[in-house]
Amino acid sequence: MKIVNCLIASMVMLNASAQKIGKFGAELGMKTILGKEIRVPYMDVSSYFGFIEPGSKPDEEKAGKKYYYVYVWIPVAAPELGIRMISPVPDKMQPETGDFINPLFTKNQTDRTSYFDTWVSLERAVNIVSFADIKTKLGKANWVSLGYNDDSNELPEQPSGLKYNSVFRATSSVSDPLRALTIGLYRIGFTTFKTGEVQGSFVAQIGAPAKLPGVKIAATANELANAE
Ligand SMILES: [Ca+2]
Repeated sequence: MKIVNCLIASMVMLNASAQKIGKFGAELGMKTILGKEIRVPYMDVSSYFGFIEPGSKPDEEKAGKKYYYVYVWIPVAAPELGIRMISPVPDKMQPETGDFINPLFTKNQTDRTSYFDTWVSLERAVNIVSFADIKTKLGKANWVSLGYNDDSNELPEQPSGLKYNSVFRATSSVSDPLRALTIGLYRIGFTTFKTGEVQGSFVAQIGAPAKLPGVKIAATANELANAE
């Protein structure tokens, strides 16, 4: 009997972590009704599936934390951009046509248990204003932070049972050119809240309230510059 109870308990736990991540809702037009946030889903959502292998070299190391970046080309000005990151990729979530898939995700696709406590940031290279600029100005890219998030209640919990996944939304500013969400090169920075290893699968999404035809996402800016 005990074994059966154990089995049921672990199946319930598996089920909880296997849930889908739900619609990605916008900040613009958000209403609070009876304390509940009602958000209109983003019209455009691009997904990037990745995997960080243990011991892999980070893109940057600051204060004992390993930082990785995903580069995004946004081809039209957006009133708002949202990013979110979930680790590990839920069992029932599979990449679909049009999604961006890092080869390391494919290589490690049987590992849906390794995960990390996500932390995300969104930056824009203010001096890169055309796609051709990526190649020529990348070395002198002037990255400006639009903000970051560590933990969000609106995403499913991690296998630990804690809601440590991340969501961040930036709305375009008309008065501050540095915070305008113009056409350009963006990057999603991510790390783990704790210092030390970042490892496991993740899905990162970038959403906008309007269609953004021609969004491109890649692991490096060079790869992005050469993307079709
Ligand atoms: Ca977190």
